[in-house]
Amino acid sequence: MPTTDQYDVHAPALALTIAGSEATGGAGAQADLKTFQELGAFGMVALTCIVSFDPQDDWNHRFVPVDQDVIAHQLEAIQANYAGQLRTTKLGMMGSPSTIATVATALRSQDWDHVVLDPVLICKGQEPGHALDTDEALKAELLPLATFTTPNHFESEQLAGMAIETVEDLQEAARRIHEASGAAVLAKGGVRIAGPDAVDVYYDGETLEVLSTPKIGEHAVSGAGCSLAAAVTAELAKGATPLEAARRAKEFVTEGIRQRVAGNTPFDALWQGGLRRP
Ligand code: PXL
Repeated sequence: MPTTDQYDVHAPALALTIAGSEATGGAGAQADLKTFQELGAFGMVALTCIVSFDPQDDWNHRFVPVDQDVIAHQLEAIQANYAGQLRTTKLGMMGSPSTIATVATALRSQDWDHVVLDPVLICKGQEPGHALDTDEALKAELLPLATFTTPNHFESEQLAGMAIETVEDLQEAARRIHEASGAAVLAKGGVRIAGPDAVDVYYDGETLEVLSTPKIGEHAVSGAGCSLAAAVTAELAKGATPLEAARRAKEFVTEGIRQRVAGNTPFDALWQGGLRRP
């Protein structure tokens, strides 16, 4: 056994992501963990599913769910290990109503300071129809547990029940999603709202802030949504206010998009080390 002068017990902020694996490293749990590490939080993962893009089929998603027992066991191990210390989690891709039920049960077994819901209804390459039952379960079971949510353009339209074309629409959608959930909302327009800027809207019931930066290209980058929500999660775990966490996460993602990683997929991946070289 080492003596105490040989080691130091470190107590970083703890952050859990409950998310899917995206093997190429652009999105999902991989993006979350890299983001947590980059921002100084100790990351943990409970894996919900495994996504493998198919290079023979236009990079569409091949999706395999993790067994419900195995999802529950991962959460049991994590929650038992850090009982009383783990107070912040991020929810990424669930993939099915049964996974949503398993995750909701585990979440309800303890108190949380922050539950950041990235309401992944669909990821690139999937048909919207596949997501509808998951969409309903997510609204019914996870949205009420969320303290912060980060819907993208499509997800904001679904959750708010309206079309979004302008920044004003995005503001109205953020308001509606807040009214329905009580959560702080960071609704992402990204490249999808016309104009020179990538605009996101933050609304927590009191403060409405439009976060705007010049667009970097016209195409969405893989992992931007995952990394944004993971950065919010890490910042909240470290003690930031929700508004500070939103602002910091936007900077993190903007620099990560500027320093993107290109492969053979039609979409580039975000580089989580962007803030090392602003
Ligand atoms: O970007 C959304 C997303 C989240 N989680 C996983 C994914 C994707 C998109 O590819 O594969 C696992």
